[in-house]
Amino acid sequence: MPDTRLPDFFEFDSCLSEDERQVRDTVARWVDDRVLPIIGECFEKERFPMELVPEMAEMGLFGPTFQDYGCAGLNNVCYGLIMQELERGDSGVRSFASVQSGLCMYPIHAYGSTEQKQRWLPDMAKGRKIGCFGLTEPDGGSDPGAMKTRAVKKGGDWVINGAKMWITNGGIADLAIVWAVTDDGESDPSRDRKGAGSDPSLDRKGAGSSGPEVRAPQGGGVIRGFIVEKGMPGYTTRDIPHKFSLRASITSELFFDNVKVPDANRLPKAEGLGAPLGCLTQARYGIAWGGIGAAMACYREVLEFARQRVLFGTTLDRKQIVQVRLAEMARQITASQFLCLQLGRLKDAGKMHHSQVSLAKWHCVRMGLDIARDARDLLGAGGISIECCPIRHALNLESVITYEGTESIHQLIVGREITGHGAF
Ligand code: TGC
Ligand code: FAD
Repeated sequence: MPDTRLPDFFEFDSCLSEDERQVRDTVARWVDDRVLPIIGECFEKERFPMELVPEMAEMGLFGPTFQDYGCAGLNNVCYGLIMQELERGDSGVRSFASVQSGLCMYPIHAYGSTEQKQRWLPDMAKGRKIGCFGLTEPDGGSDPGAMKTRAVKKGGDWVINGAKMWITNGGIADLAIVWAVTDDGESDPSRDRKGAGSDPSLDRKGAGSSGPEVRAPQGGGVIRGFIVEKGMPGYTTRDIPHKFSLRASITSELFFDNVKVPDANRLPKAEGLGAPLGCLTQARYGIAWGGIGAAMACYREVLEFARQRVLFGTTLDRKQIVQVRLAEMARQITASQFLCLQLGRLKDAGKMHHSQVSLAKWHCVRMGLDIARDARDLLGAGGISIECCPIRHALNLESVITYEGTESIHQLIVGREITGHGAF
């Protein structure tokens, strides 16, 4: 039985239902048995462990909160605990599940037609079809409303041109959820930037901004989502090599050269920037929990090391400074557990706001990264070896703190919520 309780300073487990504990422990056991033995080598060799996908599907880890289409119908606390345990293994494994569930199955479920749901969701739940999510572009990811990828209506089809960059699972995906500016005659820039200037009390253009700003998608138009399928003529991908982070995850570029996509592949209920941002809320929620998992892995490893390592005549865990560092880790992890638990309860009650998710993503990933770096240092020279998990987690979390909204973007989202002034 894996020791999933460490650190459980405030009887966190007593706040979980029996089902929630069971789901977590099942995934924890699987991570211990199947992920931890191979993940160091995967990281070293820049290999995503595809062989684990059917097992993840078997456990119901894809789209776990959906009640239909062969999904597990779990609550959002279970979903968060799953993400925590996957990231305790590796951020790359958690990323795979985040993208499949939060960024690909979610938009089909929330914005798709009945036919699209029936066609894709059962296979995605079973891991037979893999998705990727193309929002970020080479010219900048923080301001997706300024995207350049365009979809032009031609008869019953859309013709997509453009490129997406830094896309998780891009090279292995059977389908890509692609966001593009359309010119289907409904050009109303304020629609995509709704809120920008519509409420004078909210300075969404940036507090005190006076300089020129490109706020609307280039050339106006409405942002829409499309299901682009592997093999469609003009759609190609290229994996990005030589990453020092998330090496056990595939990250790719996507290229669209006059890709003809039938209107039946347009997500009918996805209109405006709020649609992709709504997907990000789902994935960011899971990432917040994931930060706890990475931190737990580092804390456990370094605690064990401090108990064993004898220096200056005694074990490291008897040194005041080491105790302060361990206590600081326990404090941060404990606070984060309760933050995420409450966020999950709010999400299950339908009361969660996306700015709360931003605060949690910012807090938990920063917490995980700080703990991973500190644990790496506490391990001394051995801490730079792939044999020890903190260096791998620290390197991974350098991506996690950037993707799904950088730390600065989440600070500004929370800042806007507090003050009413957008300072992006
Ligand atoms: P803004 O005016 O704030 O919003 C436009 C409309 O969207 C609504 N909205 C949201 N809805 C749901 N969830 C959210 N998180 C939302 N944020 C905003 C908003 O209410 C508004 O709705 P309406 O009805 O009034 O029109 O738009 P803005 O242009 O000012 O942008 C705000 C900003 C900067 C926060 C946003 O652009 C942003 O979040 N930027 C960061 C981009 C980002 O996170 N990209 C991630 C790409 S995917 C990825 O990284 C995957 S990694 C996967 C992995 O491997 O795990
Ligand atoms: P930029 O937006 O160019 O930002 C550069 C710097 O400027 C950052 O430090 C940022 O915080 C800062 N900054 C930006 N705006 C402001 C402001 N207003 N005020 C102050 N500072 C600001 N994207 C996808 O669409 N799908 C994926 O699957 C995906 N997977 C990814 C996987 C990995 C491994 C990585 C690293 C990234 C992935 N991304 C993905 C892209 C990710 O979402 C972007 O990297 C992220 O949104 C930031 O965009 P950028 O890298 O272009 O940085």
